[in-house]
Amino acid sequence: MKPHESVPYTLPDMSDADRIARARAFRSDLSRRRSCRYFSDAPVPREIIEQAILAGGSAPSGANHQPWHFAVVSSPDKKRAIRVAAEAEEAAFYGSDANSARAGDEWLGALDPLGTDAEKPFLETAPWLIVVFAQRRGGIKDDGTTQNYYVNESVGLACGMVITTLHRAGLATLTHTPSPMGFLREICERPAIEKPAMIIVTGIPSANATVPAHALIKKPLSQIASWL
Ligand code: IYR
Repeated sequence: MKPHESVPYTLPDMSDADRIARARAFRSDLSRRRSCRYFSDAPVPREIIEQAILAGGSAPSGANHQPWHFAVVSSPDKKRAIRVAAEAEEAAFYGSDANSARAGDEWLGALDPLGTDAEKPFLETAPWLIVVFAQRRGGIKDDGTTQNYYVNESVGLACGMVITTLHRAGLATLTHTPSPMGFLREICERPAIEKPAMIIVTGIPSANATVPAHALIKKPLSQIASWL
């Protein structure tokens, strides 16, 4: 390593048995996470959202530039505006018939087991929408000009940590990506330098919430890992 300012780094000491137990317990809790599309309108404390965003903000990022902004929407008017704009895009995506859909047959076929369509009532029902923006420029000082690096990767990692924290706090989430998402910049009053990445919808599942059975199929370790 080249000379640079540094501080000590330590983690709590523990046995391998403790490490394994903690990995198992965390994994087991995370295995109950689902993408939820049915939300109750029950309010959820803002403090949970703040903690989740701070967790996301601690994610690794290119050159530690932290190229993200979280626009947190709870206003009914703003939620409605997002729903109306998102549903207009989704209507074009799904089309009124297979010939008019912006999505191709293969994409629509891949979505069949999820049962999704252009209706997005959860954008109004859920108490919080976290609209995540990726900053192409800004650097650690948020100066709006310094180049950022690995922006998509960094923002994806941050979103994963937000979702994980919300799940640990007992909240359901949906990572929602209406396409295209340009309308979010205007509604959330964000600058042109930022690109909408996704909406993290969060709240409590409605009493009759379901998830597609398809969502329970997870690839086994042997399929997703190789050991060299
Ligand atoms: N944005 C659309 C379509 C959609 C696309 C994918 I890939 C999904 O995993 C789920 C939905 C929608 O939200 O319906």
